[in-house]
Amino acid sequence: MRLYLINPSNPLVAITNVKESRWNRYRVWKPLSLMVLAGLTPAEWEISIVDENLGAPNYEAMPRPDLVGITAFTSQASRAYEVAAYFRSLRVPVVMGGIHATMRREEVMERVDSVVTGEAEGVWSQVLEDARNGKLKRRYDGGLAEINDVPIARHDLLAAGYACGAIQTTRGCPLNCSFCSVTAFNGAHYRQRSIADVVREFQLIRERYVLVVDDNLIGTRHDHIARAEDLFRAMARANLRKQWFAQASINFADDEELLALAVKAGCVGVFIGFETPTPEGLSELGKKFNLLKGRDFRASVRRIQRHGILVAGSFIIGLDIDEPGIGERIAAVAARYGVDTLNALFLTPLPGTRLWDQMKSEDRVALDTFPEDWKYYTLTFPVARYKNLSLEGIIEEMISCDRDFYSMPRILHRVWDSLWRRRTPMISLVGNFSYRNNLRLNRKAYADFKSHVKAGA
Ligand code: B12
Ligand code: SF4
Repeated sequence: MRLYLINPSNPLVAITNVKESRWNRYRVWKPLSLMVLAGLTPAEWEISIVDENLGAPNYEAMPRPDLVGITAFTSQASRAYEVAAYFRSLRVPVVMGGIHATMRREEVMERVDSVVTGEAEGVWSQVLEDARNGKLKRRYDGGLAEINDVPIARHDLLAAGYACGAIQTTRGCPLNCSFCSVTAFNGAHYRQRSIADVVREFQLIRERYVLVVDDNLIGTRHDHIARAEDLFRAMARANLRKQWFAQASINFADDEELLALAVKAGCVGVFIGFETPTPEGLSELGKKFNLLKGRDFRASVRRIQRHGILVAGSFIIGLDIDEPGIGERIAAVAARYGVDTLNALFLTPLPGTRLWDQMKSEDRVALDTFPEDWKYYTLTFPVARYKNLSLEGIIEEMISCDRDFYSMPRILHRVWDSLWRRRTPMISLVGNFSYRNNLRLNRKAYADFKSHVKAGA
């Protein structure tokens, strides 16, 4: 039995435009969901993982599979349906799962043979069995998996073409920010995989650099942090020789021992969501956690960096309180906090979030010709109607934010700072130049986007 597991591309995502910007080679990440699905698949299935981000293959030249499984974030849905239509035209059954299938089940059911909602661990073997017997059901629901059922991902199946490996050590997030789908999809209960499994899986990853995909590697409570410390100790003992990046909340900065252990375990960088410069903005986004303890963000960032860890900061433009000038303000605040890279994104109503419900009820979802428009839901296009910023205006804010933060003098200052303070300057260099290079690609993308919006108006 032959199984294709496919990660559809989104041609609008600059990161995947490796040809246009060679720096992006370092930012194409492995589709871990498909590697986990492969880990759940019995040996009688011959599995191929196809990641279209590395270039779409000529499906016609490939042997006919017995089953196709497609994953998709919302931004990949339009392409996912094209791929599904092609295989269905060959009468190959197509199953789709992942975040978009879960949040837009009815839409997806119209376009594939079977939909798997939620996490797949509890239902995938049944799906395969039913497919083998020609008895696929229209819908399966995996809900939230038992964390011990998460298998070791098949790292052997995606051998070449990536700079980084990927691993997941926890699922779920209790914070439930208004714009984010994680709590709705993975639940508020923070689930941690067994430390032995995580260490064993790390040892199977070939790449020296690894992305830990957890939404928050350390968690928010004392017992979460104690477990993270135990994990780091075990990783250090195993002498993995990996350098890894992870996402974490700002409380990562509050514990010197945690930071020291993270470094011993191989941590070289963290992505932190600062989201917005003001407490009012954090309240609007439901991320009051960042405000606890009257936090001094600059001091927190410095404390993390003192351990040699890079800090990548993420901010959002387009909040109801955002006024003209917000782009420059974010660039200035991010520079003041001292982050090594800045990822500024447009506030985007993703299906399944509280923000989606709110914007839908206020008729503020501007790009709503679905499924075609899903390709713009990359957070790099302003798809909503923003309170104080016009379409032109918000794009200008984004451009000025990136232009300010990624000006050559500022880049050189940051790279010099990371060299001086021994924070892996090469990664800082690649990160900064990759963003800078994409500014040109982004301008072109915004121009095309504006034409698309005008044509539809
Ligand atoms: C790693 C990651 C990335 C990587 C992608 C790597 C990759 N190619 O997969 C990078 C950094 C490139 C990325 C980019 C983006 N991401 Co992202 N990302 C994540 C993150 C943190 C982890 C994903 C992961 O690997 N999880 C581990 C695997 C094991 O879990 P899983 O994917 O959920 O898979 C399970 C189930 O969903 C299911 N399943 C999944 N696929 C399938 C398929 C079948 C057939 C079946 C049966 C089951 C099934 O089974 C799996 C096992 O239980 C998630 C958050 C999260 N917790 O999921 C956000 C997340 C998926 N990203 C998100 C977003 C918005 C984006 C971007 C659009 C914007 C951005 N800049 O962040 C871009 C889009 C890029 C694009 N190509 O269009 C949103 C998506 C929301 C939505 N409705 O689409 C999420 C949920 C975060 C959030 N804040 O809401 N991302
Ligand atoms: S943005 Fe981060 S902290 Fe907020 S709910 Fe999503 S994963 Fe949790």
